[in-house]
Parts: sequence; structure tokens; C-alpha cells
Amino acid sequence: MTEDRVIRELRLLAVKLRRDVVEMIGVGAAGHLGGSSSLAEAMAVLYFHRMNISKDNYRDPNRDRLVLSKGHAALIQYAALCEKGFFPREELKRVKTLDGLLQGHPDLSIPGIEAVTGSLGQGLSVALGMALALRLDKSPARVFVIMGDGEQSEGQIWEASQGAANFQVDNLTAFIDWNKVQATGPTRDTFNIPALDEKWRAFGWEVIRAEGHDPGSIIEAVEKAELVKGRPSVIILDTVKGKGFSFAEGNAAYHNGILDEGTYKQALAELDAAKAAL
Ligand SMILES: Cc1ncc(C[n+]2csc(CCOP(=O)(O)OP(=O)(O)O)c2C)c(N)n1
Repeated sequence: MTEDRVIRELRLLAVKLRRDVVEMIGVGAAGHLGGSSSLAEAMAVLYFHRMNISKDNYRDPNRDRLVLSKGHAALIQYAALCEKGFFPREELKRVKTLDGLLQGHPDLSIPGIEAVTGSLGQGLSVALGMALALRLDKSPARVFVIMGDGEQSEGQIWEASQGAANFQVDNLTAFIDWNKVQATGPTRDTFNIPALDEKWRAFGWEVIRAEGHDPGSIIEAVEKAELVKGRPSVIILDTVKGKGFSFAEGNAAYHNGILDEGTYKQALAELDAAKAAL
């Protein structure tokens, strides 16, 4: 079991990452609040607890890799990379501007980003290629990839999924951010994929479930996945889209919605309250 002190630190970090996301979106502009905030705890665990990755080793062949296949949630990854010192905080203010470093979707020009994503469905294939190459090199590094639940409708995912099982890749951990809402509404109303866990199991993967807003549960799942030999693992994170913001939770309007003065202030106030409660 992870120490309470560590869990609290990770929860505090998740609040901080959410704050950065809100500030990056700002007032009067659209931003992917929903799918970014559902990943705050997972990002905190991966970047600040589990992954061997830092601004000093990010070109080391033996670093761990994270591919954010649901690249539209880049803001939460930028917040984590910034907190780890990959680039100055000033860059957060210039996000999504032509002169800035941080573009609307992950790009290889950004320190710490491992793959260009944004066109959904491709990240697992990229991550599989990395995992196979690392295995050839006998590297201890691990590859993590985060997909969305809406993204599961992309056929390429299932091709890569079978490839990973066929090649018995066990240095790859996939996540599904099961926040149950995609861009325009509930995922089940848009493209329903029932029994996601059974499908992944049938495709030859170890399937693990975790509470996506509980760092302890995520850590346990990640550690369990690393003990699995001879096949890849997928962690289905039970999450809430827009987590942490009462007006955005489960609300597709904040998939890529605009914050006005009122919702912006409310978001920051709710983050202050969340921090005070920890
Ligand atoms: C190939 C492709 N088709 C459509 C889109 C447009 N799009 C961006 S986000 C999104 C919804 C994704 O839903 P989900 O994977 O559940 O993401 P989350 O709710 O976690 O943000 C869509 C359809 C895209 N980026 N790529």
C-alpha cells in the first residue's frame, strides 16, 4: 500500500495540474477541460510517481515513454511536463498561439512529448512500435499509452491490440480514460461499445480496473500490470469527464467548451476548496 503522505501529495498535484489547465484555457476561449481533468490523477501518478522520465533524461533510450493517444487532452500533459521543469511556465501563457511552444495537440517539438497525436486511434500503434523496439534493445523501459473511451470506436486500435497480444508484448501498459462522455454526448449514445473489458480480454490482454481519481488505486493497477508476463495490460480508469468542476462534470458542453468570467472564477474557487480539503 502506498503511504498516505504520497497519496496526498499526488492528490495535491492533480489539483495543481487542473488549475494550470483552467488558466491555460482562460476566459472567453475554448479548451478541452473535460478530457483533461478526467486524467489529472493518472498524469500525477505516471509523471510524479511511476515513470522514469525527467528533463535531464528525456533523450535517454532507457527512459519510460508516455503516448497521449487522446491528444486533444494535451493541456493536462503540458501542465505535468511544465511542473517537471521541461519548459518554463511562461510557455503555458502562450499555449495554442502560433508563436508559442505548446500547440493544440502534442507535437515532437515540445520537450517530453514522445509522439504526435490528435487524430484519434493511432497512439496504441505508435506505443506498440516503441515497446517492440525497446524489447529488441533489451531495454528495461516501459511504454504507457492513454486512450479515450470514445476513441475505442477507431478500428486501428483493435488491429494494434491484436498485434500487441500476438507479439506477447509485456512492456506496454495501456489506459482507457473511461469517462463515459465523448465530444458530443454520452459515449454509449454516439458509438456504443458494450463490455469493453471482455473485448480487451478476448483480444489477449490482461484487463485491470482502477478508480481513476484515486491515486492509490491507479498505483496498484500500474504495479499489477508490470507483473504480467507474456501479454500486454490495459487499465480501465473509471473517471468523470470534467472531474473537479461541478458545472463540467459529465457535461459534453465542456469537452472543448468556452469558460466565461463566471465559470472561470467558479473553476478556480472549486480548486481552492478541493485543495483546502486535502
Ligand atoms: C480520427 C478522429 N476523428 C475525430 C476526431 C474529433 N474528436 C476529437 S475528441 C473526440 C471525442 C473523443 O472522445 P473520448 O475518446 O472519449 O475523449 P475524452 O472524452 O476522454 O476527451 C473526437 C471525436 C479526432 N480528433 N480524430
